[in-house]
Amino acid sequence: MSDKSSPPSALTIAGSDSGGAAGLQADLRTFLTCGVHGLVAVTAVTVQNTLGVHDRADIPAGIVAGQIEAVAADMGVGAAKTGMLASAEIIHAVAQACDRAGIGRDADIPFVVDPVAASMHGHPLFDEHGLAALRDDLLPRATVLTPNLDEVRLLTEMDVRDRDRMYEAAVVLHRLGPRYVLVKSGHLVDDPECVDVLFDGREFVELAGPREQTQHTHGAGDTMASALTAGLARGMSVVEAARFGKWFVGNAVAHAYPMGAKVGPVSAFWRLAPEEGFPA
Ligand code: PXL
Repeated sequence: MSDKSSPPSALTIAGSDSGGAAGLQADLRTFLTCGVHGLVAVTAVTVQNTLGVHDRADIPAGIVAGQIEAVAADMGVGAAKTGMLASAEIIHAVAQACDRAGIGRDADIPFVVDPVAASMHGHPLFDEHGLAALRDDLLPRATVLTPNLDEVRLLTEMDVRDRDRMYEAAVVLHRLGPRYVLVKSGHLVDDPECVDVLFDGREFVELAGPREQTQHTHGAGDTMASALTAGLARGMSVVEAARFGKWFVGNAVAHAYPMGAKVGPVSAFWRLAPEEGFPA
C-alpha cells in the first residue's frame, strides 16, 4: 500500500456494451477523464455493435447486490449512478443493496438514477415489470433522475415536443420521489439549442448548450449522467455537477467519431493530454 492520497470514487451500476460506446464502458471512461476512480456493479452483458443488441445475459441479482455492497464496505463510494438495470429482480436487489450501503437521496451517498429503458437502436433494456420497479423502487431513492424524452414518455405518458412541456414533465416526475429531476433535451431535434431543465420541486435551472450537428451520439446519455456523478463524487452541489455534466457531454458529442456501420460513439478523448515526452 502506498501513502499517496486517494482520488474521489464513483460507482456505476450498469450493463456492458461490447461496442464500448455506451453502458459501463462509457461510465468508466467518463469517470477516468473526470479524475474519479471508477467502481462497477455489472448488471448485464449485451452482445452489441452499431447494428443492434443481438443477445444479452443478465447477471444474477445477488451478484449485482454483492458487487455494490463489497465496494461500499471496503473502498468507499463518493457517488453512485445506475444505467441498464435489466429486470425487476435486479432493480429490487439494487434498491436493497443501496439502502444497506448508504446510497440514496436520504442517505449519505448521492444517487443518480438514469432511467435507461432502451438501447439507442430501440431494443428494450428491461420489460414492463422493470419499468414499474424503476418507478416504485428507484425514483424515490434518487438524488437526481436524468430522463431523456423517450424515458419521460414511458414514466409519465407525457409526449414532450417542446421546451414548455419539459417543465411540466419535470414537475410530474418530481412527484414520483427524486430530489432533483433533470429532463434532457437531446431528442428535441428541431430546437436549435439544447436546453436541459433541472427542477428541485421549487426552482427551475436551465442548462443551455449548442446543438451539435453529428449523427454519432451513442453513449451521450450515459456520459452526461456519469460526468454528473463524477462531479458529485468530487464534492460539487447538484446544480454545479449538472452544469459540469452538461459541459462534459457537450464536448464529448462535439468530438464524436464514426465507427461501425451506424451510430458512432461520443468521445472522451478530448480530455486526454497530448503524449508529452513520449518518444515517437
Ligand atoms: O445508452 C444507454 C445504454 C446503457 N447501457 C447499455 C447500452 C445502452 C445503449 O445502447 O447498450 C449496456
